Order: sequence, then C-alpha cells, then structure tokens
Amino acid sequence: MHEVQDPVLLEHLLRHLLTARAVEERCIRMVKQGIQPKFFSAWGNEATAVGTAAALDRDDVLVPMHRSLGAHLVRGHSLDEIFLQAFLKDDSHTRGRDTGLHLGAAGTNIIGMISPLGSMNTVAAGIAMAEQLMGQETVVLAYIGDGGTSTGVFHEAMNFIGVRQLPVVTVIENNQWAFGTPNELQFGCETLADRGPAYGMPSVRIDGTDVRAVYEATKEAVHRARAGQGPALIESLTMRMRGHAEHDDMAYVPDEMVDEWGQRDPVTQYLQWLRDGNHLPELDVDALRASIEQEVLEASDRARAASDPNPASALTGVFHETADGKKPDRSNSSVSVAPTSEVVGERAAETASRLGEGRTVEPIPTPGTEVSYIDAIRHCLHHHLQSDPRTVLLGQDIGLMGGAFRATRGLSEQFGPQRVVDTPISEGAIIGGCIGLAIRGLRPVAEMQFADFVCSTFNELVNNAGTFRYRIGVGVPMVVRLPSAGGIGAGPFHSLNPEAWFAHSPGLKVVVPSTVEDAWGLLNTAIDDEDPVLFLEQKYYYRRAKGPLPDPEHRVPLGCARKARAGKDATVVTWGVGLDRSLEAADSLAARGVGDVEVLDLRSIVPWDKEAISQSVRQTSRLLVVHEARNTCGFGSEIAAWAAEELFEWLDAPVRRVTGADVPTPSHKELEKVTTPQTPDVIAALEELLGW
Ligand SMILES: Cc1ncc(C[n+]2csc(CCOP(=O)(O)OP(=O)(O)O)c2C)c(N)n1
Repeated sequence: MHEVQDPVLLEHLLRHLLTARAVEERCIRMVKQGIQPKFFSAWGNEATAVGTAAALDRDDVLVPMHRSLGAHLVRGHSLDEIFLQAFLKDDSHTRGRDTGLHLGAAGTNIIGMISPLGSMNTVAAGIAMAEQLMGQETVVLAYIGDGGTSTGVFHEAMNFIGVRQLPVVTVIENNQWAFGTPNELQFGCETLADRGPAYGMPSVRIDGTDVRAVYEATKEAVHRARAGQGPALIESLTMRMRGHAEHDDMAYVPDEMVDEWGQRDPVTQYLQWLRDGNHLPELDVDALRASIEQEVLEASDRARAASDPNPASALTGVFHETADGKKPDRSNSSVSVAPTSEVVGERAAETASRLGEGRTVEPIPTPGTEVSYIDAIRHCLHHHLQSDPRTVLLGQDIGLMGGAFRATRGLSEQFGPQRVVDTPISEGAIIGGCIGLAIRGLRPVAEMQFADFVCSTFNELVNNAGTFRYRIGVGVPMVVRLPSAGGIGAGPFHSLNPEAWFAHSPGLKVVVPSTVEDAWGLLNTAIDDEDPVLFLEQKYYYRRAKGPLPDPEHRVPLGCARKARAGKDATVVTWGVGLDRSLEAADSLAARGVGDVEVLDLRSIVPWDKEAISQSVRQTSRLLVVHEARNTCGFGSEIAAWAAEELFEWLDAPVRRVTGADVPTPSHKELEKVTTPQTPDVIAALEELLGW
C-alpha cells in the first residue's frame, strides 16, 4: 500500500514528471532539426529520476548520471541551466567544455558527472566521508546504469561504501540495455539487487516506472542512511525506450519489449493513477502541461540565443593559476549550495578536536634534527594533520601498520582512524574517495602502496581529478604519494617511474623530491596547492638520503629547479635516482679535470622550470637529460624537443638523453643495472658531449 498521498508531494512529482517529459520531447525534436548537437534520452526513466531525487532533503548531495534529467529538475536545476548546457553555451556549467547532460555547477550539491562509468560512485563515497568528517547528516544519492555495474570501479565503490557503512544510497537504473547489450550478457546474478548484501548493505528491486514506489523505497533508504544505519542499494527496473542516444535506431531491441514497456510509461501510468483515485481534484493537468511546455520552449529559445564561449577560453583554466573565475549563470537555479570553505574549516576543526580527545600527539622533532627522507615525509604529514583539521590520509595499511614503508607510522594512533584511513585494496576507491573529499573542501593525501599500482586507478586521476577544474571550475586539491622508481632490485611491478604518463595528462601536477629538504618542502607546498599533485617519492632515497629537518614553514614552489651542482661546461637536467648518478658523474669528471658540469635537479615535472634550464644552457652550450624512466616518450623527450625549438642557437652539441631502457624493470640487480642509467653511462654521455 503506497503511503504517498500528500497532495503537495503528488503535485510536486507530477510537475517534474511532466517537465522531464517536455524537455525530452523538445530535445528530441531539436536534435532531429539539427539544432541541438546530441541528446541521451531518458524516456522511460522519468519516474526513477524524479522519485529518487524527490526523497532527498535540501542539503543532500546528488551524484547524477546521464539519464538523470528528472533528478536535476527536482533538485533545482532550472530549464535555462539545462538548455544552456545542452547547447554548450558560455553561461552553461561547463562553458562548452563538456557535453549536454554533464550538469553540475561549482559549489553546489549536484556533482557534474564524467563519462567513464562507475567512476562517480567512488566520488560519492568520498563526499559521504567528507560529510561525516564534518559531523553532518548529509545523504549522498548516486546513480549507475545496469551496464555500469559491471565496471571494476563500481564494485570498488560499493565495497568501500559497505566497509565504511557510508550514508550513500545507490540507485541502479536498470533500463535493461547498456548501449547494445542486454541484461543477460551483462551480469550473471538473477537481479542486480542480489549484490547488495554482498556489498554489505540492504537492497531492494523496485518497479522503476512507478514514481510512488520509487519515492517510497528511496525515502526509506535515505532515512536509514541519515539515521546512521548505513548505505543501501536500489535496483530500479525500467526500460530504455529510445536509442542509447538519438543517433541510435535501437534496431537490436525486440519490438515486443518496446511495446510491453510502452504500456507501462511512467508519466501515463502516474496520470492514470491520479485520475482513477481523483487524487488532485483541483488540478487542471492539461493546463499544467501546456504551461510547462511553454516554459520549456521559451527556455530552449533563450538558451539557443545565448552567447557561445569565446574560443580562446578553451586554453584557460586547467590549473588554478590560469582560471579566469568566470561563473555560470545560475540566476534561476534553486540548487542548494555546498558549505563555504570557512564553514568546512570550522566543521573540520570541531571533528578533529573531538577525534583527538584522549589521544596524545607526539611532538615533531625540532627543525635541524637529522632525519631520513622517509621520516621527513612522515613528519610533514604529521604537521598537516596537526595544523590543518581538513587533512585526511587514505591508503592501504597506512593506519594500524603505518604503511608499507612506515611513512604514516603512529599517525593513526595520534589523529584517529577517521583521519588516517585504512582502505580496502582499492586504488579506485582511494583516488575517487579523495576526489569526493577534496571537492567538499577537505585536503586528502593518498598513498599508493607502490607507484605501479596507480595503473589501477588511471581513470580517476586522468579523466576525473585532472579534468574537474577545466570542466566545471571545481578545484581538486589532493596529493597522491607514489613510492616510485627502482635502483633497489624491486622488479617489474615495484619500480615504476610514471611521471611522463601524468605530465601528458592535463590538470595534474607532478613533483619528484630527491632530498630531505625537498621531500618536506614539496610535500608542504603540494598539500596546500589548489590542484591535484602527484608526489613521486623515491624509494631509493627513503633511508639513503639524510639531512636536517626543515622548518615547518619551509616550502618549495612548484616549477622551480634546484642547482645541485654549479658548473660551466655542460648542463645535466635530472631528477629522482638520476640525480645521484649525475652528481657522481660530474664529480668524477671534475676529479679527472675533464669538465665542470652543472647539475639541475628539476624536481617539478609539471610545471617545469624552463627558465632555469635556459639560463644554464646559455652558459654551458651543452645539455644532457638523465632520468630513470624509460626512453620512448619519457619526459626527457619533451625537454629535448623544447631545447631544439628554443635553445638551438645556444647549443654547441646535440641534446643527449641517458634514460632507462624500453623494457620492464627486471628484478635481478645486475639486470636492473643494465636497464637503468648508471654513473658510467652518464660519464660516457658527458664525455661525448664535452668532445663537441
Ligand atoms: C567505463 C566506460 N566504458 C564504456 C563507456 C561507453 N558507454 C557510454 S554509455 C554506455 C552504456 C551504459 O549502459 P548503462 O550503464 O546500462 O546505462 P544506460 O546508458 O543504459 O542508461 C557505454 C558502454 C563508458 N562511458 N564508460
């Protein structure tokens, strides 16, 4: 028996069902007329989108997907916002940078989606963690299609949500088709709801064409989550009544299926129920529909006439340094806004002090105390946990155990397991979780157990974290610590130098410290930076490099090379393990009187210090790049290409590179040596260069 009887709610649901349908009709027509670039119809999904979103409270957070049009409307996106985005206009949420239904403006409680399926569910988990850390009772409502449930990262998200019992309600919009793939080729269990208990949460399968059933099931799940009783999974069964997008004729879908589900159209069904029970006797449905259609028409016309983005704007806003701060037009929007940074700070401080009650925080050694590189990292993390309540650490085994390399030893005891979070073995959940935490105003620092395992979450970094600011103007201030590089016989899966992959991906900053001073200084800067920073810490230096612990305020600006050795005859640009080899080589040449070599420790790959290299090469006229990462498309190629373009007139010799070989890193130390640059290799290259 349905409990949904309140006339205000009944009319609310009706209004949004009719609006969603009217937008559908308008968009389909405009795509046919060639006016609108693209449209992913949600025809048939209206009851699921509207009924779920209607069950939220004002400050809850929506993490929509591409069939969530009705949810956007319910949560307060105006028709103007929807059509401005559909036409990729300058005043739209993504200013022409992302596609039609990827709505979600900065600073609101609707989070703009990315296309890779499953990825947003980890972000939903991170947002829920953030809200918990701020002591809020916010519920996060996230969606996924039946096809999207097969992705690895979706399982990672659900497992993580289940393990931590986060207040996330996940709605599977099972419209029985994922592009051209039916349910029976998508999953082997009987229903997708069967998976709920295995993820550690209750689940239910509902009729997704019945808006009242959808509303009730979601309301109950939201209520449980808000009461601290954990997450839920709702499988809402519908039918995708049109092609995947308007270009798809869906000839592969059996006609009988379309006919059968056509009989269960969510809008018609609800209208029929209202009529049969005379539930809204005063309401003139035809007049309401006509006025909605008029509003839709006017909004779409207004949006069509709005300005297109300035083409030059496409080159701005990848990082906060180049963001122009332009905000989309939200004048008609009634979407609730996210807490401001001041409020986040206050809430985080309250939670941090509550979590800290009864715990003893050990003092950080006084500046000047000799420490190792790994201890400098640990003390810097400690410093941030202590001085900034927004700091949260996430990683595998980082809590109880203190991390594989003990970089977080003792921090969980001092700051609590809610701020030093042991995660499942799930790189996707760690990085997606960090994104969610960061966009809600916290300062997450992730640890990959080894840099190599970042491959398992490439998507979250490259497609999500790296594009967030560019797409919607939302910064993702997070740091990913990656124990990188070889030189210690760690073999093919524990020796990665991933700097070039990430340097090639817009929106990610990359740093490589090689000394105690830089480990502290770069980490300190990275945690305070407004963009995602990959911190490629070098296992080779963990216990080998020692030095005085810097002052807490010591910061190394990103993009500044360090002159590790002055010289006048040749310039070596290097970083990481290459620095040790290059300094040894330079000393050896000097001792033999062969040449006086300058060594620049680049230490920041994105951004990188072209000016320092330029200045040095103008004096030495010779340039050698040394890095342990593989040769082909290594970052040395970028430096060499740039030098050929910009420094040609200053060079007396070709630019040379000494790099890792294009092979996986072998485990046997002698084999590893052959595949990675050694001091004699650097000496030989310098001798050759000096001979020009
Ligand atoms: C990880 C990933 N792989 C492939 C795609 C391409 N793709 C976009 S939508 C889609 C089908 C999605 O099906 P489903 O999750 O059931 O959602 P629906 O479109 O049916 O609502 C595919 C394969 C993608 N976006 N992400």
